[in-house]
Amino acid sequence: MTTVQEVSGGAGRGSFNSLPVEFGLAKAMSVQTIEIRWPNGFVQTISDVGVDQVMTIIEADLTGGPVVDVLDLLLLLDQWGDSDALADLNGDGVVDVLDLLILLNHWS
Ligand SMILES: [Ca+2]
Ligand SMILES: [Ca+2]
Repeated sequence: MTTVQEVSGGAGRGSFNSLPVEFGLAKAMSVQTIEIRWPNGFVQTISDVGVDQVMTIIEADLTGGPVVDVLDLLLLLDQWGDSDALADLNGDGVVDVLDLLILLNHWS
């Protein structure tokens, strides 16, 4: 079963602290994969998720946590210049200063 929900942040300049999205999973006991496509182009994948829980998912959180901190920064720096890497937060094919700026913008 695949379920898709689009979350719109609206047209304003404000930021959101939380944006709850609820999925009904019928009798499923687990979720194989959650894929989040962020507006910047970053595709975040979370695997093997339990049901009946509230998760906090933060853009640019590369390591889980859910916080964006020095561990995420170290991962990004480790992948610096790489193509097709997890830390390619804007999806342009390379990990560079643009991705670093996105990460710093979401610093916890
Ligand atoms: Ca993290
Ligand atoms: Ca990039």
